[in-house]
Amino acid sequence: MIKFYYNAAPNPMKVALMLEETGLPYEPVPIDGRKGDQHKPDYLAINPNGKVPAIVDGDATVFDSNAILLYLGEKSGKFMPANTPKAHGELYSWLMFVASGVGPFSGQAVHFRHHAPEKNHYAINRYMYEAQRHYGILNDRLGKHKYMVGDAYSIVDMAVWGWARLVPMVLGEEHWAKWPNLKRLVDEISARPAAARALGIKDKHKHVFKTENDDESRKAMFKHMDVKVA
Ligand SMILES: N[C@@H](CCC(=O)N[C@@H](CS)C(=O)NCC(=O)O)C(=O)O
Repeated sequence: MIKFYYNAAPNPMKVALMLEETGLPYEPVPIDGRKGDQHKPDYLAINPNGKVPAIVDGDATVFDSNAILLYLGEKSGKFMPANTPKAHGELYSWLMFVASGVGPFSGQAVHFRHHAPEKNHYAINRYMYEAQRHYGILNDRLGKHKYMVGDAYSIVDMAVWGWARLVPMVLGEEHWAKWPNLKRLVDEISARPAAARALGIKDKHKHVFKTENDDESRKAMFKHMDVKVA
């Protein structure tokens, strides 16, 4: 049985979607970032980066959401593009593009728009610009192809869905009008029963997850606020 360490944030939800799509048996284990579960030694032994998601599958431990998508794709043989150099070139490129571009820039846009203690217009402009640039690239790709890689739904589309379904929160609702192809993919995936099940996992742990963004939450999630390194 795969242990899936998660909360309801975008990166864990990509993996929840893949677990639900494949039907692999798994046990969700809540890691409450607002309570600081991600920094506890038992969890750091699984993911030294202290973030979710991570999975433990027998003697295999995998962290970082897109690495987990690849692992589960290889394990199940499902939702993987064709086994050709061309398809693999596209698979690796787009998966890393989401991992190193879409995710981090969206995360920083959210941080500076919604969480930073003071409004830093330079930071907001930079991350809003870069996040929008990345979503625009996805939208162009999806204007030429129904799915991100090949002609079938794959782990790359799941990686995109994890963040893109939150465009209204990351950037603001009005931005959807610019990216109809991306919205088409997000809507198609969100309508899948596996997506509803993935988003529903957290309901089993309603009593576990804290919802308030109070001082304890901020200290757990934004450790830099208490440390001066620059
Ligand atoms: N590159 C990592 C990023 C993981 C990540 O940033 N996870 C966030 C939730 S989406 C998290 O654990 N935040 C808690 C924290 O930073 O303390 C991945 O793709 O899994």
